Formats: sequence, C-alpha cells, structure tokens
Amino acid sequence: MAASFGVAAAALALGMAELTAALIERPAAGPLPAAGAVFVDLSPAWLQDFAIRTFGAQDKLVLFLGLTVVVVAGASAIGAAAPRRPRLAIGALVGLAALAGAAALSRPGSLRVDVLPAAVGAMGGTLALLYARRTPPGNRATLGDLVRHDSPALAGGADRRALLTRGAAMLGVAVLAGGAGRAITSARQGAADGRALVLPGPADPARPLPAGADLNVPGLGPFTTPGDAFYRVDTALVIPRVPHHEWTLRVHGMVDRPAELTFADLLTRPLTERDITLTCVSNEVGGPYAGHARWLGIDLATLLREAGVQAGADQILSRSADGWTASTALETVLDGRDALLAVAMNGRPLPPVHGFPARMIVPGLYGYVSATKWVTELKLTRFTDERAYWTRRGWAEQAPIKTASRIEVPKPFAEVPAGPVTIAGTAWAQHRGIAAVELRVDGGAWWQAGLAASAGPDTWRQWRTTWQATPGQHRLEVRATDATGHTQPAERVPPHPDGATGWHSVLVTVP
Ligand SMILES: Nc1nc2c(c(=O)[nH]1)N[C@H]1C(S)=C(S)[C@@H](COP(=O)(O)O)O[C@H]1N2
Ligand SMILES: [Mo]
Repeated sequence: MAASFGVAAAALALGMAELTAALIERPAAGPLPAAGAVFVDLSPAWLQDFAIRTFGAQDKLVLFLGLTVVVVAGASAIGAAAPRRPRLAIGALVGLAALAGAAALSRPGSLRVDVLPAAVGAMGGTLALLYARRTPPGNRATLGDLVRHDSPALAGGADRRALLTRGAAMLGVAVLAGGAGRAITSARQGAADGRALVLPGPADPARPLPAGADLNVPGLGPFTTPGDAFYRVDTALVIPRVPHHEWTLRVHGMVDRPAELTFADLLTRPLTERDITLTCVSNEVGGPYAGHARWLGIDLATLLREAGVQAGADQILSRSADGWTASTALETVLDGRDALLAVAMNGRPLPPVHGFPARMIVPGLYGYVSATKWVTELKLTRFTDERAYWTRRGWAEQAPIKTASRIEVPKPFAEVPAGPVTIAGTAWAQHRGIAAVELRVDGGAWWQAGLAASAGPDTWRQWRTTWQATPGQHRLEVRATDATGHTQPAERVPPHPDGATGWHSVLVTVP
C-alpha cells in the first residue's frame, strides 16, 4: 500500500520533470534520458555490443523499460519506508534526484538549466510523500509534523481510502504532466525536423541505377532501402534535434583556415549525389545492419582542402550535436572516393534518426568511423593525440568494411519444395566492389551465382541462383569474392574489434 504510493509519487516526480524538460526545451535533460545516457556511456563495450546485436533498433526501448523497473523498485522501497521513516524516504528521493541532475549536467553540451527537471521532480516527489502523511481534515499538522514520524498531530495517520484517492490523483497528474511534456517536445521537434525543407538539386547527379540492379526476387530486400526501413544504430536516447537554421559546422584543429559553415552556406555549394551502401561493424554474419541509399551532399574532401589541412594531421575527429565522436582516417577521405557531408537521403532531407540536418558518409568504412549523424564539428587531428567514442572502447581505428554476403531467400528453417528453388541475397565490399558470389549445399562443390547489374563499387550487389532441391534437410552456404580477388574467409570472428567474418548459412527442409 505505502509502496504503491511511493510509485505514484515517483511517477509524479518524473511527470513533472518531463514537463519541465519540455518547457525549457531540453528534452534530453529529463531524469530518464539523462540517466539512460550515462548508463549507455558507462556500459562496457561488450554490453553495448550485446544490446545492439540483441535488441537492434529496440535497444533504447529495452533500456527505458529496464530503467522503469529500477525506478519502480526504488520508488516502492521509498514509499514503504515513508510512513515510518519520512526523513529517510525524502532523503533517498532527493538523493536520487540529485544523481539525475548530476547525470544531466554531465552530458556533453549540457547547460546549467539542465538541473531544473530533476529539481522540479524532487520537489514534486517530496510534496507527494508529505501529502501521503497529511491527516484527515480537522487535525492540524505542521510541515514539521509531517517529517516527524512520532508527531502526535499525526496520530492515526491518513486512512487507507484517503491514501488511495490521493495516490490515484497523483498518478493522474503525473500522466497529464508527462503527456503534456511529450506533446510539447514532439510538436517542437516536428517543426524542427526539416520535412518541409526544399533542397537544391545535385550539380553532380548520381548515375542512374542500371536496369537489373534490383532483381525483384520476392523476399529479397529492395536495392534502395526506404528511409523508414533503413537500419538505425546510435547511442542517442533522445534524437538530437538541431533546427537547420541554427545548425553550424565547425572545421578546425590542424587547418590553416578554420571555418564555421551554416546550413545555408552548404546549400550554396555544388551538391554531389551518390549511391552508397552503409554498414555497421556490429553486423553479424548474415545480419541486418546494412542499408543502401542515394545521398546528396557536399564533397568532404573539397571542404577540407579549402580549410587547408596541415601536414601531420591523419585523423578527422567528427563530433555530433550530442557529443558522440568518430575518428576517420584522413587519407581515405582525401583519396578520391565520394566522401560526403550529406544533407539528403533518397531525395528527401535526412530523417531525424538518420542525422538531420547533416551527416558524414564515407564509402568503404564502417559507420562508427565515418558516418557521424547530426554532425556539428570536424577537427583535424592525429590518431596519437585523440580517440573517439568507439575507438576509446577498443574498436579498431582503421575499419574498412569487410567483404560480406548473405542469403535472404529462402529464410532460415524454411520448408521449400523439391525441384528448382531460387536462392537469392545481397553481397557487399564497399569501395572495392563484388566480383563473384558462390553457393554450396551441404559442404559440396561451390557454384557461381548470377550477379545483378553493378551500380558501382560503393554499393551492395544482389545475386540469385537456382538449386535443384532434393528431400531432406540441407545447409545452404554463401561466400563472396571482391574485385581485389579476396574471398570471404570461412573463419568465424565476432564483430569486435573490426567486423565479423565467416560464411552465412541457412538451413532448409525439403519434404
Ligand atoms: N551521432 C552519431 N552518429 C553515428 C552513430 C552514433 O552513435 N551517434 N553511430 C554510427 C554507427 S555505429 C553507424 S553503423 C551509423 C548508422 O547510421 P544509420 O543509423 O543512419 O543507419 O551511424 C553512425 N553515426
Ligand atoms: Mo555501427
């Protein structure tokens, strides 16, 4: 009973904190997002990696659910202690709020106001706990009586029904406050997400996709991944929302001419459009963290050359609006490949989750060393001087995408009819290109699959073949060879520290 009252008080505290965060336009400073962000950053690399691979895009949801369980447990304990040890309960609540406030202040780019949501939440929670101890009308208790558990003014305490009503009322207020906060934040974000933005066309358009780049095999993903189906991997619990008219990009560090560009500056430059397939280093053999899009942006190498890169610099340390960093080998960006500071994806401004208003894209490199979303800073520096978010956690500094292939049709454990069966999938080796894809069944001889038309070395390539299925259980295996002649090795290595290897296989049954 008292425990559930504690939960209602906590809900009220969180609801008021959320509303405060929304009103001061600092949604990431709410106690849950701030504590969650600290938890993510303090988590050991193996746990982060596990979360990405196990929960995928749901990893944030899982984290918030976990936090909610912790909050409910803590609030129950505080609520249970409140009737007998009010000072202890209030002390614990204020202590937790102080931790949440400290978490908010510790975030990159935090402001002093970020402590406000936790402070308001603490006040709300404290009043709620005291309210629980308010005595029935006619019995005048002072604030001092409320925190003194042996106060004679409280003899008898609040009765059960009164407490229930108050708890329900508090939950109601909590839901209203929290809901209002959410509504305010999402309305603001909707206005800031640039959906209505009209971008200029490319000065240097992408070559049209060759007919036949997409094999249109049922069950095989489309060649170009629609924005809403594109995989998402990042550490952001609250998507950084940077209105494009407030966004700037700082180019600094080891450059002769540091610069600060606005979004309007970007759009006055000639824009380049390219087809580039993006892949996450956390992708397991056969995994889903690869996607293809047509990107529009300014040429990154041109931008850096204008700034005058100094001798000795070998790293671009890019930073996002929420403080995440990536370190990119400078020479890859300057070697003539189509590295972009992208503003559009598949003909539309970048969706908020994919980095609006601007992100980096470097063909051939895993996302964590190249694809900074919500990018606000490019610092030219040296690998020996500074490390980035994932390289500090033991991931490789140089991370070219490894040659990979996966079977998408048939699905694992599918039942397929005897006779001719289509096997199809995707292979990639960005910036080298796919030269061959081979299949084998039950460890037998390899045969060549047919390749879809190539859209260039920076994109993935679909493939298909026909297999004469015979009754029984069978293991289908695939391996690709890239244009440098390198064939995927059989050896299975996990994603850490520079990408998985091994052949993807699928078991099927033929009745
Ligand atoms: N700001 C920011 N940018 C980021 C990340 C991140 O955590 N924060 N993750 C990177 C990783 S690991 C990958 S694989 C790609 C994924 O891009 P996507 O989410 O648009 O598919 O973004 C990269 N850019
Ligand atoms: Mo990634």
